[in-house]
Amino acid sequence: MSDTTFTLNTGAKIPAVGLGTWQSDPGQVRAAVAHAIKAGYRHIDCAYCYGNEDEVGQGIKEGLEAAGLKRSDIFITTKLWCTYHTRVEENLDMSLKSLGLDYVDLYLMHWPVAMNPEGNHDKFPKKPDGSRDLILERKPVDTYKDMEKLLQTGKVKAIGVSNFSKTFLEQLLPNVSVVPAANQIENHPLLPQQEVVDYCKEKGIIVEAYSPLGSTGSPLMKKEAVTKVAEEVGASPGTILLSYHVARGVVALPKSVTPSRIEENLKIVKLSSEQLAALDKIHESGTQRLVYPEFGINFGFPDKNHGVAHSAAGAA
Ligand code: NDP
Ligand code: 1BO
Repeated sequence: MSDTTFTLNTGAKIPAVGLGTWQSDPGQVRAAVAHAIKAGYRHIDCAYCYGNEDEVGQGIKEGLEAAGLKRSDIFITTKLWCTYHTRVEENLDMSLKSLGLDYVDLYLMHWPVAMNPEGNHDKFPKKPDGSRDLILERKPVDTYKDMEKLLQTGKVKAIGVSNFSKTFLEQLLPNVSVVPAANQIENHPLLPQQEVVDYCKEKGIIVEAYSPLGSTGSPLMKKEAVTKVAEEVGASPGTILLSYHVARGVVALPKSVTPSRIEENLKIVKLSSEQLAALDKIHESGTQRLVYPEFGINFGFPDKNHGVAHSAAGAA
């Protein structure tokens, strides 16, 4: 069982493996979160936009009681949704209420994209050219400055960002007082984003890997390099992928609602430098982005199969 932790720039410890909760359906996620805590997880990754924070909160309560733990024994992250960039504290309060918590350990800006506060994109009719008026002109730095104010409230212990490319970070850092504690990005051997990982390391920002297993229907699990290393080590492909992140100093956030997988995903093994190099080679025949929301197109993100989330204002 992994009890590895990394240290945030606030001095707080963050467990290297956390349970993801995106696409964990109401009706399943309470049991999944409770099971995870009982199985040894001390880190849960949530978000307002996942629409399941009520149940996640129930699972946290149940898991803590069953395991005889206190709130302070676990690390909880949630995220500001795009339609709330002009209403930061309001969205945090909504998440805290749903989760049944009075603080989160980490509060992330989910995407560097401010969307129309009137609602989500489904409510906006398409214009003749197929686009929608979704995106506000508001810059991520202005939203982040509002997030900085939350640190005085005691409702967040640390703040950070998500889906920030190096370009976005370079625009943000000179203009803010608090260096983000974390940057949560899509990360796996098909999209290692080494440039962002290296830049974050240089600036003292912990990288968190979302979709570390390759997300739903993962194409990664069957890659020859992954199955070969799995056979060599005597571990599952999932364990190999999660161990790849931890070896790179990256937090891994596997999602599962299946009890046996929840348990398995806590197993981290040591990989040799040759094995890590073999995994690193996977992307050489082409990177692949697996999570690509529709607003990425509107915002000028590049082709979904290549590269990282770049800034509309001049990508690397
Ligand atoms: P993952 O890479 O965690 O993959 C989840 C899928 O893998 C599910 O279908 C799950 O099935 C399956 N699975 C889990 N464990 C195993 C295993 N050991 N063997 C085989 N299959 C397995 O994908 P996600 O995209 O969900 O990413 C993880 C988390 O990252 C999210 O839940 C969320 O918390 C965060 N995230 C953040 C984003 C952001 O923008 N900041 C974007 C995307 C994700 P099952 O559940 O049925 O067991
Ligand atoms: C738009 C996808 C968000 C998952 O975190």
